[in-house]
Amino acid sequence: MKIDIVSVFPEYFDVLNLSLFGKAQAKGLVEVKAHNLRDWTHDVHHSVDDTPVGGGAGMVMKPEVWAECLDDLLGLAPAVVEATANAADTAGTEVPTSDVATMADVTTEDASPDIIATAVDAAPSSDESADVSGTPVVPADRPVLIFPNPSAPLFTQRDATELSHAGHLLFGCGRYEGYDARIPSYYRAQGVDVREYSIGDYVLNGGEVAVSVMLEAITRLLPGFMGNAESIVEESYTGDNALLEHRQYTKPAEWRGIRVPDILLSGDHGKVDRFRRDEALERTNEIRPDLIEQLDCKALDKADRKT
Ligand code: 6GU
Repeated sequence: MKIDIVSVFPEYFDVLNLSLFGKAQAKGLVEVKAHNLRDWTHDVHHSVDDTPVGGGAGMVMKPEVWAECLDDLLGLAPAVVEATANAADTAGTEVPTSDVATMADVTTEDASPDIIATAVDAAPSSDESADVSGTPVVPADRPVLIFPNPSAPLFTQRDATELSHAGHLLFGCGRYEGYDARIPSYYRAQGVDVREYSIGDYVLNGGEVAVSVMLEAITRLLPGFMGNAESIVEESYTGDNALLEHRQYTKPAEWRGIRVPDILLSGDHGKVDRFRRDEALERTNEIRPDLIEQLDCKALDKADRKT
């Protein structure tokens, strides 16, 4: 999996050389590169933001710089608007107004033929591919452009599973009050699979932490990333039947006067499984009733219903 991250603080991602992620890079499972957005600026101040149109506090990231960067990393030709404007600047020729596209004109019909072909091939349809649990699977040959955004839908385990099948992920970290809304719209119109996600209901200073969170959730699902694949299957928020996990204990059986539940010491696997399943249901009902509401009733057995 190829991973590009764009940020004004690319050093933030130096930690990806450590631990399991470092090993995954060494094994060639992931190839990560953090880029500095300012490398695509042309002015002396390397500015990436400007004041919000319509007024308000803070600064908004400019679309031009992002577009130069994203065109490069996605291997897309620069838009007609810019190419024409630049040609006119340098050659001093008149720009025929009919050649100047505005955002409203940008549709997939304006995209270059190879981009359209990719977009059409990969367009989601009613029989869009899915894995065994019904999670949609993204085609490995189509890049996915991801923007962390506190005002976007929540990133879930389902998204992590889906994105773990991608061949190329490109993350764009916003700072300040966010990025110009035309950036995701433009790339969507070019046929790129663009996602915007929040990681929770709280405010962070920028997208870097959110990207780290999403990246870890996605890459740990890659075959060979974790030592023990079974530990992934049993975790909370996994599969159709997303319950919080039962509690875990290790030895000794009694510690500071507190005993491990006797059933876990019984050696009866059927009873242990039932005990853990009941605990998972009870804890989920208490701590995250929203997950119980989402449960597929068909996934519940008779004993579950009693719990
Ligand atoms: Cl994705 N970005 C920022 N800046 N804050 C957040 C977030 C993302 N998700 C939750 N809070």
